[in-house]
Amino acid sequence: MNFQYWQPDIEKMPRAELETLQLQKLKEEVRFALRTSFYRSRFEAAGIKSPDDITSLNDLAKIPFTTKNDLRDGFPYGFLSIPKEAVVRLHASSGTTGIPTTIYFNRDDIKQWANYMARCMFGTGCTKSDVFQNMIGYGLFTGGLGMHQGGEEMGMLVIPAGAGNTNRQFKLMQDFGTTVVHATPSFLLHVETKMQEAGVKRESLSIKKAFAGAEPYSEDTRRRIESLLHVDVYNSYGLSEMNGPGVAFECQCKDGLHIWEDGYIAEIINPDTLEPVKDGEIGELVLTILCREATPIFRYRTRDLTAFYTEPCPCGRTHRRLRRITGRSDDMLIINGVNVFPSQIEEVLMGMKEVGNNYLIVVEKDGALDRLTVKTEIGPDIFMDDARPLNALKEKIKETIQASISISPRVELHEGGSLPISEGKAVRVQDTRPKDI
Ligand code: DLL
Repeated sequence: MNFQYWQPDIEKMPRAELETLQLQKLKEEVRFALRTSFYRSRFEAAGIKSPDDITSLNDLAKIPFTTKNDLRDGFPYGFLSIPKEAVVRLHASSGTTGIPTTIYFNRDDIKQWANYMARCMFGTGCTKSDVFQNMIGYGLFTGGLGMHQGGEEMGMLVIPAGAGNTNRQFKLMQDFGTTVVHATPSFLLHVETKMQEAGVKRESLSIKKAFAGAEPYSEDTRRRIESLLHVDVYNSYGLSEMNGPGVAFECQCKDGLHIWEDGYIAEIINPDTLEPVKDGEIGELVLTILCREATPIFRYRTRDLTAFYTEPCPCGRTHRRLRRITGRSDDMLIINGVNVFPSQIEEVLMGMKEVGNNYLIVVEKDGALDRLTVKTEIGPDIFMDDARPLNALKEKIKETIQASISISPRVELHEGGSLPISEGKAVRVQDTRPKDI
């Protein structure tokens, strides 16, 4: 394969040099952070009074973790480390509590972010002749502007389409000859369903690649999107607290996401003991940003579950690879005492050809017990008025899920395109059980 690199000197930097660079940038971030009262007091308690108290990367372990609640407590300006007149943009993510976490950027922070994004996209084989349709939400959400500025930075023609409105998306794709798209994996599947409905022929489109991220998805979902839309799908990972997309991205090998270690220090910990896991073991990803002045954040507990690859990547990049995120340590469902990750159910459904592109997991109380219902759309080859194949499919789904999670679900089959779809991240779980039990 002919690999291409946006910044070969950094992307293929020998590990020892990369770690020296990380240390230098870490000290710089400590200097920025000492301007905020939150980190000043945290650092003081940890015996860090100046950047010179950090003499090796091991010193990072002296700094306590930062959580989403810390960021919320600091709302709105508690983590801002530059004067307000030097800030040029903010992004925010709201979450469920209503108090947003807000991240600020100065001009240089934005430039650096765009550079990391360009690095990701170029690394998948994109070129300046590509036409990039960005089918994700703009606004406070980082997915829209983040990828947009990366596409511009590497010289693609960027169409700021935003999320939703599939008919307009098809029109844009046809009018401008779109070759690369970006969306959540659930929206990409929805696009395929709507293509069938609208009678849009795949031959009338020129798309070759899709960047998919912002929500967890399985390898089976990737394969499904690739075979239905005839595109190469690249996994894109990021979070608002660490700028947004551009933290880790797949290269042309499509096997694990390179985390840009000149911009982030990654640790993986056991979420219960908070100790580092062994290399290759799954745990919670903890990130420290090294490429932003306006809002430094150290050892952020992402709640995302992943593992480091232990072998180097054939592409020659030295930045370590993360496994596909399997879920979050806080999205685990406990159903009648059994631990279940929604990703286990997704894997079963997306691996079955007869199943359609959208599904919903419902958990509710049934007397003293919990009841799991899996609602899923059927594929275009099965018809709602043909009872025999429907019943056979129901049985097959039930048995395969039971074999995977040891719980037998109720299964409901729905017509393709009939389950609700959200414009942002997919809502896959409806848990209506009272929270205080
Ligand atoms: O979702 C940033 C982003 C935008 C990433 C577009 C990729 C593409 P937040 O809204 O703050 O930021 O949500 C971050 O989404 O902690 C993960 O739980 C989840 N997530 C993001 N990308 C992936 C992925 C953006 N590729 C949270 N796989 C993260 C699994 C993902 N989960």
